[in-house]
Amino acid sequence: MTLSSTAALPAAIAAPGYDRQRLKPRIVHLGFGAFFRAHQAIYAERLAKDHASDWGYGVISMHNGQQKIADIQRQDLLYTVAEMDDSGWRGQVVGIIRQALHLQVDGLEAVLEAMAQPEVAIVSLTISEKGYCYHPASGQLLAEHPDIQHDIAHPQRPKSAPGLLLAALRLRRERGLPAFAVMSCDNMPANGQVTRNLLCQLAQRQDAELAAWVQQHVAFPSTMVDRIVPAMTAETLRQIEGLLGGIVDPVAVACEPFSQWVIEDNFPQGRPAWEKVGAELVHDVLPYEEMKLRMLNGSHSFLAYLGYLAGYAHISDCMQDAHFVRAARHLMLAEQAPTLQVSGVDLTQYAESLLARYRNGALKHRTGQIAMDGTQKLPQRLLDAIRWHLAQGSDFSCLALGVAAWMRYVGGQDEQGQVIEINDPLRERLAERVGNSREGAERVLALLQLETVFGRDLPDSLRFVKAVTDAYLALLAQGARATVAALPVIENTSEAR
Ligand code: CS2
Repeated sequence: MTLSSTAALPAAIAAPGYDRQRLKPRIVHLGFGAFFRAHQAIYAERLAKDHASDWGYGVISMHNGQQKIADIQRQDLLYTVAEMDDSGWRGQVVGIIRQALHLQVDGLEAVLEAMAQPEVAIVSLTISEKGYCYHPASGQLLAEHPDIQHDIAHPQRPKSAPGLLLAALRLRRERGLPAFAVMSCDNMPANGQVTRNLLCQLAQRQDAELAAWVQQHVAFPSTMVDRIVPAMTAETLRQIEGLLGGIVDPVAVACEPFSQWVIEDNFPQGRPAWEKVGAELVHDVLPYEEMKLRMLNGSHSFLAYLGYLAGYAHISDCMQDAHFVRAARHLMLAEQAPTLQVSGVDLTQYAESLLARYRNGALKHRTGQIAMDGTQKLPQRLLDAIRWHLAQGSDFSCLALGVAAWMRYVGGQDEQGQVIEINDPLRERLAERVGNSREGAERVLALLQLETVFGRDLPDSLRFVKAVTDAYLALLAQGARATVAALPVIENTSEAR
């Protein structure tokens, strides 16, 4: 049985229950991944259900995900979201998608046409950090990226996401249509600002007039997005099949109950009334983004690298080790919280709520998944806070251990001598640096020379180099579990702040 109709759904599964024909694809979303399906789509679904909203989605995948687009097309653009925690599962079928396209299958014309429809007011993105083709340390366009090189030479046949956005904006301009707002929903600080800079830099190299038009007419609201949505496994798919009474849904996603969305209110062509369904519309998102990126994503990466090395397959497994829990709490409260500017949030409570979310044993969030793409994640998750501590002269031992654990991880061998499959857009450069350096302090120095990750300032800081080297040597000598256990952490969190 497939999901093409909601008639056969068990009563416990919530179905759209509203007139889907009423929806217009007023938002086009690039990147039809699990995170979008469990996060932004759910806000639109609630609006359609409870507030008669007509904001539907057109979704586009550019590179991967052909199968997912084919699957959802086959099931009348419906899919399932299952919220899971230790108390059980709650499932719903989502009807908010009105169109689904794949660049490689449906072709560029169809994709551009979808983005150039007059009713499209917003194009949102979950393309992951690497999809922006930028230097993570500086936020500048990665001009040497092959797709960017291609898009500079062939603006009409884009391969990169920034190139596709520009081609669609060019078409709207030619047709005399207003620009859509471009809304990044990826985990980068000032994600709107970063996206604006990248588009303007690329447009400058293609067509200066278009660059000026983008500067003047395109809004780039920033957002902070939060929901833990692990990659699907065969086991979770089977569990959802059980929940659906035997209906197989290959597009289904499983996620935690928690969800948060903070959005900069900057949409010249209008926007859904997201505030009616729990999103926070604010003037300045950056303090929230930094809070989430450093406390949640920073501790996630810390747990992912150290946990993987220690033999913990999932984040919830790390939470079974009291030393890992203490270290994560210390990282959040003693080393990340002091660097933040957010006001009106109790950070001690925030840290405890994150640890509680990490304990969710129903979510099988793999440390190996979070460990992916470290070169794109380290700057905003660990290194920005380290710069703050270097300027203050304060301690950052946990942050330094996180960086050292990433180095140990990209070394490509775990503590049992097993090969680690490195998944990172800079994989070859990492392998070259690892291969050409001797294990130990020399390896640390070789990896610190990656300017696109560490900039020029960090490798020049003796304090930073020493802290990371000491942590790396401790990992080599004692292993991850003992190194985490030996961290001088503050037990009482109220002392930490
Ligand atoms: C995780 C994030 O994979 C990762 O890097 O840290 O996907 C994290 O689960 C989300 O940002 C939570 O909102």
